Amino acid sequence: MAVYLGFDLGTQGLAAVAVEVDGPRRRVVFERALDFDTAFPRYGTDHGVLPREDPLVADSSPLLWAEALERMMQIVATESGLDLARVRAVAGSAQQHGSVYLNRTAAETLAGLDPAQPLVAQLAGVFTRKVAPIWMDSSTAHQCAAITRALGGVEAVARLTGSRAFERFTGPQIRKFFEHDPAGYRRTETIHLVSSYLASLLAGKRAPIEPGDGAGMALMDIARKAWSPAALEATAPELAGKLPPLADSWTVVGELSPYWTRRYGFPAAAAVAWSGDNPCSLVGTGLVADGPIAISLGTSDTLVAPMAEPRTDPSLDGSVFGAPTGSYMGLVCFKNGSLARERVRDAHGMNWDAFSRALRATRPGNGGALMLPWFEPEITPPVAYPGVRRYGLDAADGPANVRAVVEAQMMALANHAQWMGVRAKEIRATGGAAANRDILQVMADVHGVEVRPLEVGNSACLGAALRAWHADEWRSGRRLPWPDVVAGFVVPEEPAIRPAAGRAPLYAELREVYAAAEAHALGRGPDPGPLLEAFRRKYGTGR
Ligand code: ADP
Ligand code: XUL
Repeated sequence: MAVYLGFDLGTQGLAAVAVEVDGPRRRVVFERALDFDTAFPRYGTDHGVLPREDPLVADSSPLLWAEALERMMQIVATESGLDLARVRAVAGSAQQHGSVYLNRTAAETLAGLDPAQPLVAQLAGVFTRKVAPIWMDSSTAHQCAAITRALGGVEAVARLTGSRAFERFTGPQIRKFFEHDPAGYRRTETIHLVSSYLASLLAGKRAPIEPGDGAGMALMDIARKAWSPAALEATAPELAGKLPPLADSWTVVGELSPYWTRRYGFPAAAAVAWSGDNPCSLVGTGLVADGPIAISLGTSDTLVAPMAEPRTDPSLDGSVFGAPTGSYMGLVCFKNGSLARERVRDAHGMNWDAFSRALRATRPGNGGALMLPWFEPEITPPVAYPGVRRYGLDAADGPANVRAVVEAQMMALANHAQWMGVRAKEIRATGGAAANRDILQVMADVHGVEVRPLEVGNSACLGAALRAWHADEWRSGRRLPWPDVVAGFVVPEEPAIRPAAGRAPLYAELREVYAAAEAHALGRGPDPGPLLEAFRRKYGTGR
């Protein structure tokens, strides 16, 4: 009987899942989550983000992440009831794109951690930058432009790396660090992703970056899954020497370091490469073959689908990443996800129950009342400065605003994923807000397909635990097929959420109106007023 441990370091917290494999018997034996703001208040984070003056900047703390990892390891060791001796491998999932900057002393410190001392007390001196820019940062427009120019234009960057250079991607963030603090950049020996940083803490040595997460840096040649010399050159000097190597997703980095075995009694289990939360979610939602797609409603809202070849988005809104299966995945990502829903909820003094009641009390199509929910700068489509727009929507009308924000998000997900060309028969729903079946009903109605939440709601974390198992089998020479890895673990909840009859034509039309409103707001199209009028004449304006 073997136990595999998976972590998920998200924007707002750290989760852990342990799975047990005993021949054909598979079960989830442990699940726990820690919230950064409440469990580690001394860092002063708000939804996992450090205090900030510039709304375009978003940083978190690598020390906070280390402290959370240690707390969770302690919980697993002392409160989970697991027989630690049976833990065979550990892997992880992390918010993508964020970067951690280590100096020359880091390697020695990681290798020689003193089991008598807390982790953070020993890490204080290893950073050349106290903060880690995270995926919510959109302050690197200049750097993106410079990198894009140097690589021969937006299409060239997308062809080479799988995406245009997005503000949140690691390459532009590295270039910004180099420009603003060249001495700090020179002192930096290793630049990690959040994923490879945390894997390094567990293994006690520099962990590689795997191609799922590496694709979100604007530095990796997506077809070769190797660092692109041209992209490195366009980003910052001597970058090749500062990046960990790229390695397959199932790479065993080493064993859990003596710090963890001596301090907490873990065995010398395999420390497997960590990946990004979206790639891990692909495994944890069971998307290891064509068919369903997944939508994650976490801090970000994302839509992912497996892809056999790296086919880039002609509109350049979406991305192609590596998949932990060794293949590829398409992704669209929205910054105005859960926090936008929370903004509407809070503005009208609601809790999630009241939010759900508002969805049930309002009609599909919202009587033609529409919102562009850009509470924060948006990634998809690119919106540099926040600004919520309302069309025929009274800002004081709570229920109508609740429906407007959720419909907008679901229509944006559907519209901006069209480039992937997948006709999904089913959507697997995951992330914190997938607990809300009324939100999922709108998802089913807008997309016109069944939506299935999963028994293990944190699919990124489950995906990490399953990757640990897969890697452990692989190193023993057994090539476990991915459908076997997920079978019995990725279990859709019953009943599925079915699209209500007769809503397809309404949402087909409203999606066009929404696209026109977006185009208008971005200065690319005429006022959507006449289209909205036509919609209201056809479907009515009442609740
Ligand atoms: P991340 O992994 O990005 O840190 P999660 O996937 O854990 O985030 O999602 C956290 C979000 O889930 C919260 O910000 C909250 O808005 C949302 N959430 C939790 N419960 C509900 C609910 N019942 N209805 C809607 N949203 C919810
Ligand atoms: C994906 C993205 C986010 C983060 C945070 O490109 O930026 O989904 O991974 O979860």
